[in-house]
Amino acid sequence: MSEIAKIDALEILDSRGNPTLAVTATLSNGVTATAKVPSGASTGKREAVELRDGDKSRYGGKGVLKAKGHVEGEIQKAIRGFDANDQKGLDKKLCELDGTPNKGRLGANAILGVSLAVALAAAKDRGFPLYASIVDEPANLLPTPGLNVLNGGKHADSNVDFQEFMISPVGAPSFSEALRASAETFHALQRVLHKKGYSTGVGDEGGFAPQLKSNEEPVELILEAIQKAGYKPGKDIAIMLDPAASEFFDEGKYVFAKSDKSRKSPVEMVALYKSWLQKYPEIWSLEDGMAEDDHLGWISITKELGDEIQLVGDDNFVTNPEIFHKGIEDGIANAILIKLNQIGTVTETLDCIEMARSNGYGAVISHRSGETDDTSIADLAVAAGMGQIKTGSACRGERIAKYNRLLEIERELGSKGRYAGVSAYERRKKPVKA
Ligand code: 2PG
Ligand code: MG
Repeated sequence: MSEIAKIDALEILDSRGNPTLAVTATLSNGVTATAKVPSGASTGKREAVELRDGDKSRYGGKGVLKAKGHVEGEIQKAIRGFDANDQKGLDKKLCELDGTPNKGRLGANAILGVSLAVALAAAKDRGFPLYASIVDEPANLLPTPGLNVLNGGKHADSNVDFQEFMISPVGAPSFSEALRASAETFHALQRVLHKKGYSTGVGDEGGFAPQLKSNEEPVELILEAIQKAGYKPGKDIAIMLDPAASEFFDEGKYVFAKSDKSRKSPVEMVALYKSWLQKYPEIWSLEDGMAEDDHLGWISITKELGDEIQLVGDDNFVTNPEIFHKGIEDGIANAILIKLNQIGTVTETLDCIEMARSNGYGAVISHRSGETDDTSIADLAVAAGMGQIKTGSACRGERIAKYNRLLEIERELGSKGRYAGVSAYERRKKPVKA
């Protein structure tokens, strides 16, 4: 049995230049591993609390020295000597030690850093990669990626209200071919934008972030790019959207403040999506199409479109097993976005994935818009076996690190590995009727 001997933390920077934590776990036999914690911008209200110092003289109040102090002080004291292979027991202990429902006392950033660092150290100690170590069943399914090639909303300083326009290489024969098709399409999109005189600077997740004429134009541009790259829209490469609608929901209306300044009721919003889906059958997945506070909107979109396309709940479910369970009972969405730092421990994250699986929901493993070079979510996506990941565009090191890790896993799995490809897509995609 390897015990936790030491836990320490370093205040590092994330991909937006904001402080975050790197937590290192050292086991009694000297094995060490480091986890780096991501950070979101379009956060759900009920996410576990990311503890920031609030000292305006450092990083505008965003420092994480208090969280570092909790890791090295109270948390280390409580878990020193704990069995590093008992992840469930460790995570339970961390939750109890914090004592709040939202991990607000010690900080979800502190707790996740410890939970994940120990998971990584235990895997290393056992001689397994993380994807094989955190689940009992052998993991061999390589996820279909959703690459966010056009960034808007809170992730870009542009006039597009919708946050993410993703390409999903569903028709590729393998993960590496899927990534190639995606990178080629990303580069084709660059040429399409350049030719039209649009900017090709990128946003937080590595997607282009031009000023455009409407929220719909990105879809047209991406379809053109897919074709220019030599692929068939909808067959080789499909489209996934994350409007992140909570960000533009104001007093019961969806307000397109960045583009045409229109205000739409929830009914009009559902009608808008429906019209897009009829016009663009290549769109097969819609995440946070409705705002987290628009419960009735969620019920109605699920009724209208839930049989036809994948409807992913992110801000409304916040990777929280309790909240997700309630959402399933209410019949909301048919898939969940999975983000480790929304809930703060490895065990609760795996619980959510299991809940999705046993209730016939899809699960998309996800990065945050503020990331580091940590690649654990690539392993988590394979371990989950749910066949989907989104971790940004085909550019920016912190995004590419995860895709490159998946290439390594693909090589490691060899003939045992299988690319999810069209499977999740086929499960949901039906033509949307008028
Ligand atoms: C999302 C995420 C990741 P953020 O909304 O799905 O793309 O963004 O990390 O800013 O919440
Ligand atoms: Mg989202």
